[in-house]
Amino acid sequence: MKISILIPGILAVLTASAFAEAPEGGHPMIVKPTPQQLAWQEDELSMFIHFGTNTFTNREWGEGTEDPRVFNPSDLDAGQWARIAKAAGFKLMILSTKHHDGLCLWPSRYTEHSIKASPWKSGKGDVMREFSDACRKEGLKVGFYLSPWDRNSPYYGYGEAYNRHFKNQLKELLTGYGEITEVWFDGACGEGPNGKKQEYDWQGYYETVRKYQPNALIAISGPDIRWVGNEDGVARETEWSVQDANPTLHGKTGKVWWPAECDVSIRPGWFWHKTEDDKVKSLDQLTDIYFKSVGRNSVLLLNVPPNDRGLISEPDEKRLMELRAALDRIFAVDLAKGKPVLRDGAHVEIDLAKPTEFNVVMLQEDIAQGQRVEEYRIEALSDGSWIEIAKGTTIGHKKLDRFPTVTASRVRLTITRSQGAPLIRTFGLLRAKFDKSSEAR
Ligand code: FUL
Repeated sequence: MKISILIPGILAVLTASAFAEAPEGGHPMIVKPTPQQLAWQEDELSMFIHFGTNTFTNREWGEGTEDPRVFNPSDLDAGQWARIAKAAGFKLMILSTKHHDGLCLWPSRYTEHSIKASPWKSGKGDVMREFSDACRKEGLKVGFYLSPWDRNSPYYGYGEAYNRHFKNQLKELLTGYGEITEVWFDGACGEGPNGKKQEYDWQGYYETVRKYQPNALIAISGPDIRWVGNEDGVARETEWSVQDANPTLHGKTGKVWWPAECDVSIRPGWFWHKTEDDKVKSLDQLTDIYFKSVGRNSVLLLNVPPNDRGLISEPDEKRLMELRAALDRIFAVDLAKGKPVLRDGAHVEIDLAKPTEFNVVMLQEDIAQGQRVEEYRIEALSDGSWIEIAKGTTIGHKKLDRFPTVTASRVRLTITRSQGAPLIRTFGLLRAKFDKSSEAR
């Protein structure tokens, strides 16, 4: 639950000076998300599915020389993946259709190194088809990971020959499986059989995506969604969706809307390994990751790798359900909901009427109008005096601040620095029961 209060025009005095100092044309509030970027950020939770050769060979990176016959899941059920993702509150799923070892999980016309050569469904199967159908059945959006680095392809290292091949494969995925919401490219690059490093035609890859799926977002080695910079699921305290353009990726300089995505695996590895069945991250770790990703203006892309039967394993499913239940509990009651809001110059104040306990503040900007807040402070009126309980920098789509439980009857937010008039969409107060270690981080 959240309260939605729009407070346009607060801090008029600060606004004027902040605006005057901003560089011409490079102002964060002028740079806005596309409707697709906005919808993506509002979805908050995406699930990564790493599945392929490595699931059966107990590796993280294959060599490209694996026999496709190793791919033989006994009970593959993409419906199970999608049902679990849906029940856990995820909105989008991204399947690794080809990892660095090159084995395609769809029957590509452009290589024999695919599930066509596997015993699974006598070579007649199509994991991408089952995956995309299952997502749609559950109302989930569909994305795919396609590794440019291909350790199997004979074209790799031969410049344009490989780029053509890669674009052909991309086209198959973009045209054969309905609407695609996110295309995930990582930048890993190696040498081909000729000992030469492959030069990727990024602009050509992007043109292919734009041509066949103009609404798809291109992530990581792409212009629409930015890698947060680590694989721990943790964004920075100051996380701007407005960034300097990367000329290679954006084909221009200046400022662009390029929001962060935090990718992390629920297990130590990206792929399933039997020995990691007892190393699934704890509820406390996952809750902490949620607060440090979604709660820091980012999307959380949580990897949940199916096992060699082709199913999400029990410990992972159990943990995801625990996470859902914990988040539902944390966000069930917004103590500020319906309470009178007072505005006084630089402050927005909530009158709780009586001493109330809380330990989380949830803030949201109306990012459709750009990202504006640069610095804020939250204070509570406790025993007759105002005490600072949290302070921060960026807010963006969502900022969650945790602190030791406070008892107060009034709470106020002060935006101390902002680029243009701040547009605060949500000012919520929560009383969350955390495991000891994730409180007040
Ligand atoms: C990286 C890959 O090398 C890992 O295996 C994994 O797929 C991760 C999400 O991206 O670049």
